[in-house]
Amino acid sequence: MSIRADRLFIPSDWKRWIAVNLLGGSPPDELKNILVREGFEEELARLEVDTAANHPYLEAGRSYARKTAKRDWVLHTQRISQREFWPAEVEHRSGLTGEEFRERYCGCNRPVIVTDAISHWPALSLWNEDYLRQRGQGCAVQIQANRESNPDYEESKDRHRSSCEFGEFISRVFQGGTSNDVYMTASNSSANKEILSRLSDDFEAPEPYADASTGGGRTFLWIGPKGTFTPLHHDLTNNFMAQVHGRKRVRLISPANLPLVYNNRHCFSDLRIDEIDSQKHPLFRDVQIYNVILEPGELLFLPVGWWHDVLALDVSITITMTNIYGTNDFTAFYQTQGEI
Ligand SMILES: O=C(O)CCC(=O)C(=O)O
Repeated sequence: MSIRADRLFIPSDWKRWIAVNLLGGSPPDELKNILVREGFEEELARLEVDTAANHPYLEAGRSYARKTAKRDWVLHTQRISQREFWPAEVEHRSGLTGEEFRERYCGCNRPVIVTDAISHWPALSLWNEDYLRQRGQGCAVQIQANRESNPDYEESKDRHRSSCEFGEFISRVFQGGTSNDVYMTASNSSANKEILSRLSDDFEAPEPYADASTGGGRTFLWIGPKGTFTPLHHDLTNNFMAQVHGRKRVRLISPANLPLVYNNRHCFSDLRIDEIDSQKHPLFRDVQIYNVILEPGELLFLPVGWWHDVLALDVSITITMTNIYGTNDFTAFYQTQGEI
């Protein structure tokens, strides 16, 4: 029997595989057997796995793995307390003072829906198809387009940027039926200052939680048809979602679930909550999900680090804001941002 040339030594990708699995706690014998099944000589497999298992480099890695496991334990204790003592649903509150908001929600990294903070906004009654077309006449805007052609539309958002006239876009949103193909999102905001400014008399910062004087550049428009879907991710700021038109379903998962949500890329997860394969993603079964239907006139506080996916149940317009009082730049000390 001839042995493949690439099986005469252990290549770097297999060495990495050995290290990752040893650090993850796999028994060395199991790894040797897999290597043999993959065509490596038994003696070579044994030598490589034993050398790796006893190597000081790997011992240093094990010490990091133990520290990570300890942090996972801390998060586990938080999951237990949250399940035991937090309300089973995201609370709806009215008459919430700024002080109580900060003490009970923002300061505790806990979501809340405020039902009377934006209900007076003129936008709630004014923003229909005719009004928006008229206010935005001739205004060039940027949107995300052709999203349905690419399952990775969110992470490859730069490839989906497209320009059009605001009125044309609004007609497509209101007349085009259910679709995830077009969506004006926060990532288009730097190109959409003009339209935001034309509409800015119709809404304001929700005092006493957000600082109107710092709203510029921290206020974002999300406009899309029924059916737009923002996949599971977390934000790097505390965030308000102000629902102006239509309803949205928002599913929320506390950051204490970080070890269970398969966060393999930046602030994204590969998971689609409706299509979980329990063989591939067994950890997800212990995740607690809060389901919210956000109605027009409601303001959702979405704390930093909370995982969420968002589906538009109707033609939907949302304004998100990050000008919330208190520290809201958490990236300044996020040294590994974007590296996983
Ligand atoms: O409304 C949406 O589709 C997504 C909003 C969102 O995920 C966010 O603001 O972080």
